[in-house]
Amino acid sequence: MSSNLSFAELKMKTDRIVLTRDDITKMEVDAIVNAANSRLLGGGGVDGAIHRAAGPELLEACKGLNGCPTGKAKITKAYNLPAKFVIHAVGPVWRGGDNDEASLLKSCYTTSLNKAMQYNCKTIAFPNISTGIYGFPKHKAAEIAVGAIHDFLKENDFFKTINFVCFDNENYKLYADILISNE
Ligand code: AR6
Repeated sequence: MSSNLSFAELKMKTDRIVLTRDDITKMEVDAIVNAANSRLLGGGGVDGAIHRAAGPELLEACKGLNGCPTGKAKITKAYNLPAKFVIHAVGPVWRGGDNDEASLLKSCYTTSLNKAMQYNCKTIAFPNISTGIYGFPKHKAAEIAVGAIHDFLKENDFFKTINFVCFDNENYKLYADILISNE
C-alpha cells in the first residue's frame, strides 16, 4: 500500500477489520471489491480507477459476465493490480431510502464475502460502495457496511483481514467513529 496522504499511516485494527485511508487499486490483498454498475463495463469513480490500473484485460473479462443485478457481485481476475481478484459488486442508487436501498447495500457486502470465500480469498478490501456517484448518505452507508461485516464475522472464521478502504476524509472519519463505538 502506498499513499502520501496524511492519514495513510493511521490504521485502526478492530479484530479482523482494518480501516485504511488509501487508493484501493494499491491494496495487496487477495480480492478488492469494485463499486460497479449493473452493466459491469466500467465507469467513473473507483470503477474507473480499478479498470485503468488493471488494464484492458479486465474489461474483456467483464464483457463475458453478462452484467450483474443490484445487490449482487461477480468475480474476475485482477490482471495488472496487486490484488489477485476483483469482485464487482453493484450497489443501489440512492432514491430516498424507500426502495430497498439499505438491504441491497448490505447484500453487496455479504455477497462479496461469500464470493471471496468461494475463491479462497482470505484478505479482502472494500470501498465505500454507493457513497459517490450513487448518492447513498455516507453515515447510513458506513453503518450498514460495518454492520454487515460484523454480522458475517460473528458466524464465520474464514477471513484473515477485511479492509475498509476510504478515499475521502469524511468516510474515513465516519468509519473510525462507528468502529470505535462498536468496540
Ligand atoms: N480507491 C478507493 N475508493 C475510491 C477510489 C479509489 N481509487 N476512487 C473513488 N473512491 P463511486 P458508487 C471512493 O462513485 O457511488 C461508477 O461510474 C469514493 O470516494 O466510485 O457506488 C460505476 O460504474 C466513494 O466514497 O461508486 C457506477 O456507475 C466510493 O469510492 C457508479 O459509479 C464510491 O464512489 C457507482 O457509484
